Amino acid sequence: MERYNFKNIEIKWQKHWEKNNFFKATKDKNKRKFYCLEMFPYPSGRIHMGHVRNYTIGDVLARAKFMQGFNVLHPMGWDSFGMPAENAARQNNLDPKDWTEKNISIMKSQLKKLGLSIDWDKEISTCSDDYYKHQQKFFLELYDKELVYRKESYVNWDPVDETVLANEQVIDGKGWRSGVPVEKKKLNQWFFNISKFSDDLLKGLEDLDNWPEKVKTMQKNWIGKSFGCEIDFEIDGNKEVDIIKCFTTRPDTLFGFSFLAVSVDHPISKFYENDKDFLKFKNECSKIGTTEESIAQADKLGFKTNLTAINPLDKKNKVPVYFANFVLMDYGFGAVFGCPAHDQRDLDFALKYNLKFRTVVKPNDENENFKVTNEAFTESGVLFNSDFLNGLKVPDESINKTIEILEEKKIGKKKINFRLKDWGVSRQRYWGCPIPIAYNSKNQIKKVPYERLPILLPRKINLKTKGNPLNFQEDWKKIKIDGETCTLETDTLDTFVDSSWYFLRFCSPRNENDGFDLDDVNYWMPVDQYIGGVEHAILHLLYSRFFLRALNYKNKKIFATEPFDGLFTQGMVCHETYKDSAGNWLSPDEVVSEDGRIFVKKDNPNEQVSVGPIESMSKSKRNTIDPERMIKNYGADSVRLFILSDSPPEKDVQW
Ligand code: ANZ
Repeated sequence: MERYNFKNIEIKWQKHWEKNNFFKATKDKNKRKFYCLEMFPYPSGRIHMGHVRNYTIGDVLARAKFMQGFNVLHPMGWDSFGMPAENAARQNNLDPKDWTEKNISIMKSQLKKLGLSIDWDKEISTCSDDYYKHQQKFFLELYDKELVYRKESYVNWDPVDETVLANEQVIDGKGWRSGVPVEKKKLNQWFFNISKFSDDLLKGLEDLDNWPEKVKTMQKNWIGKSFGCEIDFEIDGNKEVDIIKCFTTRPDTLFGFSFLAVSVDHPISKFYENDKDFLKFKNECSKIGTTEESIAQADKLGFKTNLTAINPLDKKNKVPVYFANFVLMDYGFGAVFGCPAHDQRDLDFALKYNLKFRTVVKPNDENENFKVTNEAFTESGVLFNSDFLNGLKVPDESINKTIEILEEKKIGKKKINFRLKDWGVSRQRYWGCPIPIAYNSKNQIKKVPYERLPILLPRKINLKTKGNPLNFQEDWKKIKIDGETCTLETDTLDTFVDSSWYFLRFCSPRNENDGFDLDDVNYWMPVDQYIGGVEHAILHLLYSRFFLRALNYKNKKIFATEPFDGLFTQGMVCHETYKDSAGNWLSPDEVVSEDGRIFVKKDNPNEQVSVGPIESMSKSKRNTIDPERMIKNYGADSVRLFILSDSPPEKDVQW
């Protein structure tokens, strides 16, 4: 078959379309609107086939809608703050801004070569001051609404990147980028009060009919609503501590009460401040990080106090109180009542410390001799060994009935708890949006006045410092507010803040005074079809849903209640990974296959390559395929058609 030369055909069309405004967003009153958005890229260098797939899916939809006569908004921008720029700049003695802008211009020219139906007039870049100045205003607006606050708290500290990580950025107890074990450290941090919207974020999921079920389930689990009750446990004959409150989802197992465990940061820890052994224990606990996952995986450790807790339903039953490493201070009340027979974690602890325990749920009405030994019984069944609760069906009758009794006796109260924690947004990093806050000489918080915004990032600074380079910018840090000399906050915002409102900015990207024009936002929002990777199922999508609620809080101005009406999570484009004998990643271009074996192409052609697993294309593993050669050889139409035709868009595909 004759090889047809498609070269440049698409680029000619692109020029033609651009000239005729074919892909420009309009607000023609006679037409319906369609807002089509793909998750915007981080400008890491060049695009790869993963980007091609994501943007081609959106392109097909946008074109179809254009042709069906809709007003289509199909914009593109750059998620351009973040650590890679800072790291690359540090390694090569460059300015992160220059590095980022150069990458943007390369990637933009590549996307243009693909002939995508993008309205380039709407282009935005989050590291540009005309983007982040609005973000600084939003920060202050949220601060005024008491949705932003500062508190000292334990953070996940990445000792290599010297930065704080959100829980979601800690994977298997390790930093998502550095891959080293995360430590626990106490720091003053800025937080967004996302937990205030827990219930609403959960309820909102019910209306998202055009979202994949799996994403909704992941969000639901992340928000984690638990129904249970709080119970007051009396402490036996102690002058300093009289009551310890616990949250439980299983009050019905109270007769199986075997120990009470509190977090090492529980308020009662102040009575053990001078106890050397306790301090040693506490230090040991701090090594396991702050995520639930790492805590769950760690060995269960306890430190026995001199306190004894009384079972509120059976006053003769008195049990020891421990500090334990598996109790989280920021969930419930930082204290649990341990019931080993019906909770595996409690059982592990009880077996380790030789604690007595009683089985109180049996599988059915018979089996009086049922007894838990080394595997907790957590199924449904019937209560026994539980005095006046005997015979209640677990869990349907037992939980509500016990709560009723506890409420009657004024020992406990019904309570709903959420797992979702507030979003820590402080990052000890240079290349991010400066936080528009300063501190006076008394360390009081001062908002930077609106007219002084934006607080621009200083340029040409020394990045070769440990920790945050902004700490060393003495001149930049000084700011006069109300006649007082203040010091600017040197933490910058988590880049997830940048992407939690960019879809609003696309509606009026050139508005200088405001982050968006309300008319435009109310015309285009919500995004009708959003397309991106499932790896953003929790973080980015939840933060975006929060941000819209936060902007509307106390001052409903945006009609949309959810940012993304339809969501499509495309499958990843994957490729084998390669490493040379020294363990360095190699790109597919650097290797050659001979008789089924793979060798390094250039310097040392006999060096065999170790072939790693097939993983989604990513610059960090260098397993990317650049589309440009394909575009040159076969034309952009062919590349776009191929990437869609090879396998269903929701499935992973191996290049
Ligand atoms: C007694 C009990 C008996 C429990 C039993 C479970 C089974 P979810 O569903 O995740 O909300 N808990 C409460 N506060 C805690 C904290 N700060 N750190 C660690 N664990 C905590 O889990 C609620 C259960 O987690 C609670 O119910 C409590 O243990 C524990 F057979 O109370 B349970």
